[in-house]
Amino acid sequence: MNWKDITTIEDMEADAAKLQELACASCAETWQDRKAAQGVSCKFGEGGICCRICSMGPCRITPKSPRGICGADAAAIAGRNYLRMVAGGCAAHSDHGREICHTLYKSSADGNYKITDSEKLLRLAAEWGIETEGRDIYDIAHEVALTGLGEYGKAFGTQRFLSRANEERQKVWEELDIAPRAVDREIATAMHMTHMGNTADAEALVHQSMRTGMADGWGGSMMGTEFTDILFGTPKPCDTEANLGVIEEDMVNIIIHGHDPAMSEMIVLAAEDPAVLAHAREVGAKGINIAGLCCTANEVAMRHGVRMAGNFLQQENAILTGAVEMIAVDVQCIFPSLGPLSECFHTKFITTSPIARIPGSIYVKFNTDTAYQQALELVHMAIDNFKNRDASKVFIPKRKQTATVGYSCEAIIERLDTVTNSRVDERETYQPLIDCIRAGVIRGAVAIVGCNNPKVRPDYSHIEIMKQLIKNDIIIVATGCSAQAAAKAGLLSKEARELCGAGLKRVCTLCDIPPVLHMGSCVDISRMMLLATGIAKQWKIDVPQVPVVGCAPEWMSEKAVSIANYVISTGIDTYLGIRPQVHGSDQMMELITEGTRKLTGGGYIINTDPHELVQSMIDGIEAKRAALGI
Ligand code: SF4
Ligand code: MSK
Repeated sequence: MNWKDITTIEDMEADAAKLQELACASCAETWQDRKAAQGVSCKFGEGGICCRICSMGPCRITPKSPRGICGADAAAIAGRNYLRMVAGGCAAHSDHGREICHTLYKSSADGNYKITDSEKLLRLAAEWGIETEGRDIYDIAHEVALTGLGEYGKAFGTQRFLSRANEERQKVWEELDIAPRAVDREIATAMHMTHMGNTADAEALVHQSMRTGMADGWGGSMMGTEFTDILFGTPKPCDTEANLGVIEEDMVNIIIHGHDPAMSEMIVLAAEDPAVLAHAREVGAKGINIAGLCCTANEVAMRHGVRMAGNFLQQENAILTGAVEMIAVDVQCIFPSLGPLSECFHTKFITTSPIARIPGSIYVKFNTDTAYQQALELVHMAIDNFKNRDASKVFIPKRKQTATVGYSCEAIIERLDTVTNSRVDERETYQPLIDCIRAGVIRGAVAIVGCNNPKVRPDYSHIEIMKQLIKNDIIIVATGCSAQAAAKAGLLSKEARELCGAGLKRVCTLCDIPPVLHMGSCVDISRMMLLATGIAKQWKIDVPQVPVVGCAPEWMSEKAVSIANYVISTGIDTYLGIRPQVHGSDQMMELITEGTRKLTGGGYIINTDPHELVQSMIDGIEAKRAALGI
């Protein structure tokens, strides 16, 4: 690929517009229609100053009525709403992590789920003080899984993974009392504190927001990532393709969407079954094409090279191509609109989790004991549906980009080790990266994460910000839908080095990496915490001093608010392109921007203009460099 071939936002919009046009012809309604129908957002909801926590309300804060009926002011109401968002996000991520613990607990040598990365399992067992000598690998796995499950409800103590942090961080967390206890307890505490008649002090609400977020990032999400790697393999760089052009006209197309890889992994395996392939050929298809959406796309792309159909706001577009025989989903970020939308086409919409039941879907509850058999049945169902495709409704945009994905911390270190002048005692460390940052060849790093949001032009901020950063020699690690925005644009391809400043281009060429490193799905932001921590430890400085910041330019979900809380608690400034819904309270705005920074070293910088946001990120990184004297 020549860098000039980068897919622009205008290219993507042209494809989306064509699909919209055809959507009208099919009487299908999309998020663009519903966004228009919604009109202007409620300003009380936007500012976080509408309270419906008890049935005396709803109460809304105005200059004339500065307190709700119970006396709660704007800061109390916005603070409680904010903490409830964090609790929702932590619950979602952590329950995903818990499901993976259960899957690991059910793993067996002859079952549906097996151990793929036994070395990682043994390392984790050693870290948790679990005996490994002379034991069967599955015995160890079951004890590790049980121990992990204990982290959700343990009676005493804090999260085990906190000990992975550098000592200064651990001290900060202890002193501030934001070291998270049992994951479920932090969620329950958040819900209890925000019940009518409890906390009205905004500072205390922000404090619990940080602790609840920490239970996600250094608890549930980190377990989700670790156990997923043990079960399905720690990601290594592999090549794939991204955008709607991966949908194939002459194949049976199955889209997998959601987050928990327990279902999607089985579908990927089932689609390779020779009997299934023979069935596909019998119905006149050239084969079976599995493509991912949202975080499921990230999970299966980095472990199997499965191609990525797109990110969050592209989920309806995948169905609008008219060429999708089945969309199978598990949990999170799934539009309920997929029900009615799939009815406009021949697409079978399959839900598989009791956590995400959606009208208009066929519900097939996945079970660890029968998962592979269920996946086979679903793939056969999709094949049988191929004949029902209406050729007159098919329009598949041609655009797709090549991408290299799967830069886990282990893979990044392995790449760094290939740098020829890395000394033997610096192998398996981040030292070569630190040397590059110190020398100024790379100015710093930005972790770009999160969703799309119809409040802004989809993907635009992700892509504009990334292009500007790499031009300024700032390397990027990306997860979630942000990583897919990069993939669709071509920024995950090694050729995108042409867009970099001279220093970053040299490093990427030496290490043979793209300038935007794909680190996985939303739960894998825990990998980013370990990356920042690893750099800080090796450098012998604290995390807030490292020239690394986080950015969520187009975030939308409660999970993103939970993530933002553990990122700032880890001491990393977080740049947001969408305003959190607390700006109806000046006190809350002060607390989440400057207040937390005084405590942990990390806070929010909020700017809805992506060009101004990226400039403030560059300035922030340069200020950290100056403070280090580099
Ligand atoms: Fe109104 Fe207070 Fe009830 Fe909220 S908790 S709805 S502010 S009375
Ligand atoms: S899928 S949380 S839209 S990144 Fe993880 Fe994408 Fe955001 Fe969902």
